[in-house]
Amino acid sequence: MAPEWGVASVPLAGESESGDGFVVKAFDKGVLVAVIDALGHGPDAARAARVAAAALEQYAHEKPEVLVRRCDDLMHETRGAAISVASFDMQSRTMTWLGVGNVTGALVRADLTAEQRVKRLMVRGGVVGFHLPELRASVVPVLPGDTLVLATDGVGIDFTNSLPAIARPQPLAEQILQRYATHDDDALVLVFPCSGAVTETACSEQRRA
Ligand SMILES: [Mn+2]
Repeated sequence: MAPEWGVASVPLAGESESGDGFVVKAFDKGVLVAVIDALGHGPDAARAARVAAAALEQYAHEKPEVLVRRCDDLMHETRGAAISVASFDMQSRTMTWLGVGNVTGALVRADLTAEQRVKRLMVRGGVVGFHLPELRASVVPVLPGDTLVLATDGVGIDFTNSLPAIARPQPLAEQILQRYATHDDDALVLVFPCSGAVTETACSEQRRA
């Protein structure tokens, strides 16, 4: 399964590599989506982001709490990072969310009558690799058509005010980056349509059950 998703990123001007990174990795029963913002910028930040991304890919099937703790264990010798993780479970049609530090997550509902069309997901203060807050993930029901948007703090937070309900992932990621990049930090936007993880097939199977 290769769900369609989009990512756009730009390093801080003058840097050749970015300290922002991401992971989209399908596993047996779902998909792991994560965005990493290593402290600072430049090669050391990029190295820290790679350490986290490698761990997240290798253990993608594990629970977000376990994943973040694994990253923390491996990142003591690095600069550390803010990391937000969303683990989609196809069968239960849920997303388990855990954010440490300031990588923003916004869940955009396809249902225009939803009470909260754009839901900002909670993150806890801390730095993976140095200081972990209490790791308590939240479980959020998702429907096909919903979209998860993740962005590092090199993207202005007001991007969440103008998210369309329907858009193609790659153009939307590029558009958000272009409009909201602050240009004083590395910046990365990831757009992940939840349909990629909770397919119509999985839903109809669940309804039959
Ligand atoms: Mn940053």
